[in-house]
Order: sequence, then structure tokens, then C-alpha cells
Amino acid sequence: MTIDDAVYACARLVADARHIVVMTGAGVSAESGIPTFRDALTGLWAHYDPEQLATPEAFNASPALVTRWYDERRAACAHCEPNPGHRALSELQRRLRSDGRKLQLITQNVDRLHQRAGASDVIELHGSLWDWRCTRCGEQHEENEVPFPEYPPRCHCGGSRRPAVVWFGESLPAAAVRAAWATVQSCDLFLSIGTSGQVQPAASLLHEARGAGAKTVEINPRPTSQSGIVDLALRGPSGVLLPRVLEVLGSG
Ligand code: BV8
Ligand code: ZN
Repeated sequence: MTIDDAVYACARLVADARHIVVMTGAGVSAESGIPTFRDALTGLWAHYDPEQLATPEAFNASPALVTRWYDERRAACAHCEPNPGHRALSELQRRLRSDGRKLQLITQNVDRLHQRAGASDVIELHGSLWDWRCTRCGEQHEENEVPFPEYPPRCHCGGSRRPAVVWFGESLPAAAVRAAWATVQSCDLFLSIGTSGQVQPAASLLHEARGAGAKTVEINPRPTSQSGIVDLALRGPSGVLLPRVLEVLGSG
């Protein structure tokens, strides 16, 4: 199947679907200039493993180092823009909504680029770089000024603040899990975009959707651990392929 055939087949599935769930990973932000989670870290972070840094143990051992890493990622996001892939997903959500259908966006990403591209009701399974929580009094709020003046950033109560992201070994937000697992039960199309499908329990949502009878599509330049079970794979960058799917669907 040529990439054009795959784009047409995907557009056909989207045109026929009543309830679409889209699950995105770090790859959907790659064309915005944000390194994917498993791309080799560069510069100061070259000799760190993100899976080691994104843990409560790393924060407890070195709160200054871990919060600096997150704040540098937050600053990088502040200087990035949503790419055509984010914008195509927001436009698709708008079009489906206008003709009484549904597109539910679920993301593993913590950069909030979907929201900046105009998407609504985004389920953030792994939290966000923009929300920070005090480890002493629990106060949490969005921080839009970058960078922090000190690491770890301090709360007015004197406690250290951490990013409100889900670290390895931490549970996902209960409300996000409930919403995500509920919506996949009634979807008829599941698009997995820009994720290697390695992180649980997020990666199991594709299996849930299949179990509920949904057609499944993967959009990724490279094969993943889930390529063998999807109904259709579009091998290429989401920032190029999603606008092409939208184009085939015609003007909304
Ligand atoms: C939990 C926030 C338990 C922080 C993240 C063994 C089996 C099963 C599970 C486990 C296990 N061992 C340990 C676990 C649990 C662990 C886990 O899954 N580990 C993995 C590594 C094996 N999971 C957890 O710990 C979770 N919690 O299980 O709790 C529990 C239960 C009860 C009580 C207490 C606890 C929590 C997991 C959440 C971790 N936090 N992020 C931060 O961002 O710093 S996960 C992190 O990985 C990011 O969120 C990222 O989004 C996510 C997934 O990675 P991807 O998005 O897929 O990114 P990746 O780089 O891997 O891939 C990018 C893809 O994009 C590639 O395929 C590439 O080809 C593609 N791409 C590149 N360019 C493009 C593109 N695609 C499209 N277009 C392009 N242009
Ligand atoms: Zn506090």
C-alpha cells in the first residue's frame, strides 16, 4: 500500500466514524522542535536517562537537578509552536463536533501544545510541565513565567515545588484514567499517533479500543511494538500526514 493509499484509507475510516479517540505521544510534538522522550538527551542532559530522571527517587535525591531539567523543558516548550499535526487534530475535532460526532484527544505529552493549537477537553494522562505542586502543602497552580528564579522552586509555605507530571512508579490521575478508559469503550476508531507504545498503562488503551471493536490506525515514521496489531499504519511524520488526511476529507 502506498502512502497515498494509506492516507485515503485513513480518511475513509475518519469519514465513516461516529466517535474517534486519538492517543498522542511525544512524536506528535517532534516537528515543533521538542525532542521525543526517548531521543538521546543532548547538551547538559546527554548523560542522563529520562526514565531515571522522571522518578520520585531522582527528585528526592536531587530536587534542584530534576526541577532544572523540567524547567528547561518548560522553557523550550514556551519557545515552540504547535505544528501542522497539532492544528490538523484540532480542526478535525472541530469538524466532527459540528456534525454531531466526537473526537476525544488523549495525550501522554506534558507540553500542552494540543491546547495551544485549539484542541479542547484534552485528557492529559501524564500531567503537564506547566502545573507545579508544593511537596509540603500540596498547593498546585499553573506557572507560565520561565525560568524559575531558583531550583527547586519554593512555595510560600517554604516547601519545594515539583512539576505536576506523572513520574515512573506514580499512579496516573484517577479522573484522567476514568475518562480515558470510558471513552475508548464506545469509540469506533482509535488513532495512535507519535508514540512508541512502551509506557503503561497508556499503551494498553489501543488494546482496549480493539477489544471494544474499534478500527485502529498508527501514524508514525517508524514501526512500533503495536504495529503488528493495528488495522492500518501510515509510515510518516504526523505533521505531514494529518494535514493530508484532512485535505482528502475536503473542506469542512
Ligand atoms: C505506573 C511524564 C504503577 C514525565 C511519563 C513493565 C511492564 C509494564 C509497566 C511497567 C514495567 N516496568 C515499569 C512499569 C511501569 C511504567 C512503565 O510503563 N515503564 C515502561 C518504560 C516499561 N509505568 C509507570 O510507572 C506509570 N505508572 O505504572 O504506576 C502504580 C500502580 C499502582 C500504584 C502506584 C503505581 C507511569 C508512567 C508515566 C511516566 N511519565 N511522562 C515526563 O514527561 O518527564 S512517560 C513518557 O513516556 C512521556 O510522557 C512520553 O510521552 C511517554 C511515552 O513515550 P512516547 O510518547 O511514546 O515517546 P517515545 O520517545 O517513546 O516515542 C516517540 C515516538 O514518536 C516514536 O515511536 C517515534 O518513532 C515517533 N515519532 C518521531 N517523530 C515523529 C513521530 N511520530 C509522528 N510524527 C513524527 N514527526
Ligand atoms: Zn506549600
